[in-house]
Amino acid sequence: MIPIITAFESSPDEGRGLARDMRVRWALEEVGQPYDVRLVSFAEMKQPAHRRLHPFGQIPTYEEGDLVLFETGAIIFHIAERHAGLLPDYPNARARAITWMFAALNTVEPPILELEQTGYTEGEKPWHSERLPLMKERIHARLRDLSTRLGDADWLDGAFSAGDLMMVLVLRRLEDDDILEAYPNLVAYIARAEARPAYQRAFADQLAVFTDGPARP
Ligand code: GTB
Repeated sequence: MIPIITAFESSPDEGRGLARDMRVRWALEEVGQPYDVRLVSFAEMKQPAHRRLHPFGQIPTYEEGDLVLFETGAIIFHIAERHAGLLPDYPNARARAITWMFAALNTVEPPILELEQTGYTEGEKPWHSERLPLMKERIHARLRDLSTRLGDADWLDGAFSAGDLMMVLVLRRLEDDDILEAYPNLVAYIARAEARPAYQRAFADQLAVFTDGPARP
């Protein structure tokens, strides 16, 4: 059965792969599962038809027959559970890879989102510049520890896993900032992930939505 995911019809990032459908596209490419994409406008996302799939009126969603999922953490876990390639077989290694998925979403992403979202909503407020160093330090605290743990390893725990997929796409949200520059091993970690053929296929396919060019090089 070919799953269907939803993605932005028109993304504010114009195909830089920052919207979260990139997580699902990449996971499906890693496991070799073909998929279809239904593009939705911002207005459509808030309509009842889309809210039946996603109660919060967001993308991405994932439909596989009768199964409808939202939340990228749940979607990636579902894909990784049903296909080889994103989670190790050995139970303890598998549990550790799942732990890294949660660490990406619950520990590393929140301070990054806070910086991003307050930029949109409070950027013009007089207190914003005073809060910036505090928000950036919260991110640095996470990146310092992540960088220390990664050390000179290629991936967070042995072979590439869904934990790395999630972590890399969380870190990519910092690419407009200079924060990552202080962590060369994290910069190399992101580059290593971006060089994976599955990442490149996923990136090219989401970019093609905005460029109308060939979907793949
Ligand atoms: N926790 C959910 C998940 O992980 O699936 C979060 C889903 C989510 O935030 N979806 C966003 C959305 O639908 C798109 S990805 N937003 C519309 C809304 O809430 O009304 C977030 C995103 C959007 C755009 C960029 N960009 O242009 O750079 C980056 C990330």
